[in-house]
Amino acid sequence: LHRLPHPPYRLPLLGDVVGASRRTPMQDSLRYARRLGPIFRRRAFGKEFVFVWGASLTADLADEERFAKHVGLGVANLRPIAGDGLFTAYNHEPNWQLAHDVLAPGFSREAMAGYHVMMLDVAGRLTDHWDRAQAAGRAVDVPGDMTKLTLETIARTGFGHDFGSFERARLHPFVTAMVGTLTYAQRLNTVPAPLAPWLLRGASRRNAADIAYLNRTVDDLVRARRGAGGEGDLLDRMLETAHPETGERLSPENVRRQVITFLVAGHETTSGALSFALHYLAQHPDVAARARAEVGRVWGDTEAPGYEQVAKLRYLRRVLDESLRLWPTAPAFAREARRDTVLGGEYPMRRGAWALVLAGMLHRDPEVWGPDAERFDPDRFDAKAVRSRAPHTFKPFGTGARACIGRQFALHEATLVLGLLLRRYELRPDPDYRLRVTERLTLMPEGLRLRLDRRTAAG
Ligand code: MNH
Repeated sequence: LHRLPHPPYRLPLLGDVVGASRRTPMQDSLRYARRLGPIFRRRAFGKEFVFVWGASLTADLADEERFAKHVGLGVANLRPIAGDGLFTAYNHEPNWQLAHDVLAPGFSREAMAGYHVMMLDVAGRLTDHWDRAQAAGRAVDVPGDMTKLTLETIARTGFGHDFGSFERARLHPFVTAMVGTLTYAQRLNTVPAPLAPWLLRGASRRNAADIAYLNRTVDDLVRARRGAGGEGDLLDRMLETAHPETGERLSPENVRRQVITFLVAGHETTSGALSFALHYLAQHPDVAARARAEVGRVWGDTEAPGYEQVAKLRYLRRVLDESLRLWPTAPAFAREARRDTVLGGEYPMRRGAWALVLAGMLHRDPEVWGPDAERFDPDRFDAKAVRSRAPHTFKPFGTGARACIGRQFALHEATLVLGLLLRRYELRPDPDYRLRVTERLTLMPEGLRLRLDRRTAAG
């Protein structure tokens, strides 16, 4: 550990907090990363954290034989809400494997094809909403509307539930409570643990109220279904499906954890990904024109594109990948040593020692992405370029057994929606807008508004 570089000014007790902000821990880490190199450490409140972003070290951490997911920091802070749900479960908790095996078929091709129609329907509510804004000459609130869209999508496809987000002037209280708990979980990392009960007293009371609200909402939703019988969605799997080998089922307490997990994990990051992609499409009319031409070619005038017609939007997928490269909306993930080992042949790690992989920096490493790594260019993801890059250099969905279970779901939803929006509207950015990124464990462009022009009557 002592051989790793760290920031120059260290305060007793507080550690490396000079120049650091509580609101943007990930963007701060990027600044440090540039100065300190592919592996470095930061101390906060007497604890030492190791950050990794170099391509070869990250590839080594992806070795599932020697390393596994580490539940720490922001993820561990979510345990009071999500418990041993899929995202926050410790590797050794039996409910991880059980829930993984029971729920994985909910993300198969067949399952996804079933969600497609519901996704289209929710997207229709977004375009109705945007049509009204466009007709009234109003700018649209991109992150706000993408959050409505993705929340409705996961609620409908996963749980047969309708939050009515588009019929409300403000965000659904479920979202407010959720953002509250995410922000609180992030803030917990920025104060010394023993002092948290005092420093965050007001915030922790609000957090408890937020958690109670999330639990109540979910319990109501589950109760409504238990009486009603199955619809073949995720909730149905959670309630009705036994493990194929052991015959075991999820307990009611665990179902509550999983529903919260999926409602949160299933929309916040996709919303950010869509928002960043719309920002870049608005800023790069040439890219938007190319993507739009592809949509025209692949979809023609079909009012409702089919499931198979979404994956064929190859260029639009690259736009999304490139947005996730620059702003991986889940900006970091943690890996721990499964046994004593040496990272990258150089850094000894004891069993249980862990490091945080900074995806946002890995994705901007000039040695991997070239001297123009900061530039938005979807062609970095054409098939030839992808083949020529080393593995494990693009990790927006994490890695290994604990990688994102909703990856295909998110990519399908986002590509479908971007295709529909490009076909229907020209995006006009506010000329004064400069990208600002807010952090609440996940990343989101702040204050992004766009004006719209309708393209076709049919589209
Ligand atoms: Mn998702 C795990 C990123 C969309 C449900 N997700 C992860 C991880 C990353 C991630 C990174 C691994 C975290 C870690 O190692 O600690 N997820 C994303 C991104 C998007 C996304 C960038 C959208 C873009 N995720 C979704 C969607 C769903 C979902 C959509 C559900 C429908 N994700 C999960 C679940 C896990 C996860 C559940 C935990 C999986 C596990 O540990 O078994």
